[in-house]
Amino acid sequence: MPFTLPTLPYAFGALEPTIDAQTMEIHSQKHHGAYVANANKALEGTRWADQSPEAVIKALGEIPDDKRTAVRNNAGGHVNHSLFWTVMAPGDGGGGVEPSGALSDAIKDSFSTVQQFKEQFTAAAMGRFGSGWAWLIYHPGEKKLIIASTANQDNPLMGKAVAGCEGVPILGLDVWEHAYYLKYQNRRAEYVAAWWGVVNWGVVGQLYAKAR
Ligand code: MN3
Repeated sequence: MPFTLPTLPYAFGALEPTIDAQTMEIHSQKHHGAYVANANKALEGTRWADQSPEAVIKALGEIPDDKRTAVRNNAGGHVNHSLFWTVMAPGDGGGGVEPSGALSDAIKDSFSTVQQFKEQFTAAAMGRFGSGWAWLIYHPGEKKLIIASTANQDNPLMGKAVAGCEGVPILGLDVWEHAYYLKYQNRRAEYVAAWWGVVNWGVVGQLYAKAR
């Protein structure tokens, strides 16, 4: 089964004013759509064509050399955006305006306070030069949460290919300009600051429970 573009769990304008409807439509349909189409093209006819996108990017080192970069960028882009849409929600998304329960405890274990976690995550998002992502990652070896940033469409599931950022992503923030330029232009800091208001902590908590 080729990869398919997921249906957004909300309307294009649902995250207004934080994320404008036009950005959401172009980003989810055209940008993510292109990653899906190009990943399918790269994997067509290979034994990877029937695997899940997560399985494909975990096995990046086994992908044939002539396809590896296309798969890294496009299957990576597919996994990244599929996560991104689900970790956001209108209002408090039913998950509260702050992390709660076991997720809150884990954040405090790793970063002392939720505020310090947000500051470190924001610094990772702001420190990514050019295009990439900021992540909250569960590190299975150390059994703790870490913050990292990756370039392009790299994902923590890529393992050795993203040394220092390996693990299970439970929250991701797209800091490519295509994610914010129409509304925020060059003002990435404003985008990141506003974005905290649409994080779906209920889903992040579920992803943390699944990752452990
Ligand atoms: Mn994007």
